[in-house]
Amino acid sequence: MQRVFSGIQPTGVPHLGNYLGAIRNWTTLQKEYDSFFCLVDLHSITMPWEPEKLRAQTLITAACLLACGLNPGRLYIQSAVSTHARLGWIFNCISRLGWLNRMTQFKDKAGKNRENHSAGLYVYPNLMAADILAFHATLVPVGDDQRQHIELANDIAQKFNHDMGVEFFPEIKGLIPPHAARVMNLRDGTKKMSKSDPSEQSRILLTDSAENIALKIRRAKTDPEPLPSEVLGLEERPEALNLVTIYGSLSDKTPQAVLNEFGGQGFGQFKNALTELLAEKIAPIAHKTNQLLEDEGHIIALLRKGAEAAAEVSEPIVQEAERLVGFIR
Ligand code: AQP
Repeated sequence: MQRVFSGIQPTGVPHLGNYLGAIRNWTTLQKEYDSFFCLVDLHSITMPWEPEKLRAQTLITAACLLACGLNPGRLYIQSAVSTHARLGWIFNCISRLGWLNRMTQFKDKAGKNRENHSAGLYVYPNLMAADILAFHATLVPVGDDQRQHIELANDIAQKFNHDMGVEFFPEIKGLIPPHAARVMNLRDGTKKMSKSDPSEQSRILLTDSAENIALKIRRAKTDPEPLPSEVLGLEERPEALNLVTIYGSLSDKTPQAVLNEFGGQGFGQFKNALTELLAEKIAPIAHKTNQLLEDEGHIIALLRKGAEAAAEVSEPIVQEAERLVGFIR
């Protein structure tokens, strides 16, 4: 049976982009495949962080994922399972600097001041490859921003196999949704919706109440034109395209089907319909998340159970990789 693996950084409260690009697919895939999902806290310290905030965000992220319906026995914290860091180090020694230099996410996150960023941010994709390959996972449901990292993970797996003269690590396939793989910022349709954007108005949180959702959608940037009846040409109106895509993704419709319904109408009506739909889909998740957060001990116990299951599967795989590189086990 193929195995599914994916992760989310506890760098803030998960948002609609994380949900439509990744989490929603996880809840479907776990019904069909042996699946593990991870709160990748090792990744989240690659950018500046505050320990108290990290702790709180890890618990909120876990609560959101459980509220979305993820299997509690298969959700765990990355730093609690040592196989990630051990294989990550081996991959630091397999991966090439030239490969890492091409990673656009590093360039985006480091910006102009690259010399001043952590070495961890630079080798982040090597650890991500280890996260997946420590489970011999072959299916990785992620948003569009992770496409390049999946390709790199395959390069690392191939080089490991070649250098050790084995066929040990399998090929990985990224499962990227056909629509809403890149949900955009509500205040600027040219930037992706992100946990770390300074403006909370730029994203719908999975903990937002129906009132908050309504406010954010009302304030979402649009343009003065009514919605067109054809999707062609909507690319030049990124904010409009984003809202149409979100509506379509939440109602399982293509952007064109949404325009068949709303084309010719102004944003006022469309925003009302979108608010209603978001409140119907997101507000129950927020409610459940808050309920779960009332008992942090229970969340931690569930995460420990998940970590035990993750260690059981990944430990023999990583021990074999360690033997293959010549470590005595
Ligand atoms: N805007 C997005 N649209 C669709 N999918 C998205 N994902 C993230 N943003 C969007 C997908 O969500 C999963 C978890 O992402 P992550 O938290 O590990 O890292 P990220 O991609 O760096 O997410 P953020 O929100 O932008 O966090 P920060 O601000 O901390 O960097 C991944 O599958 C990702 O593709």
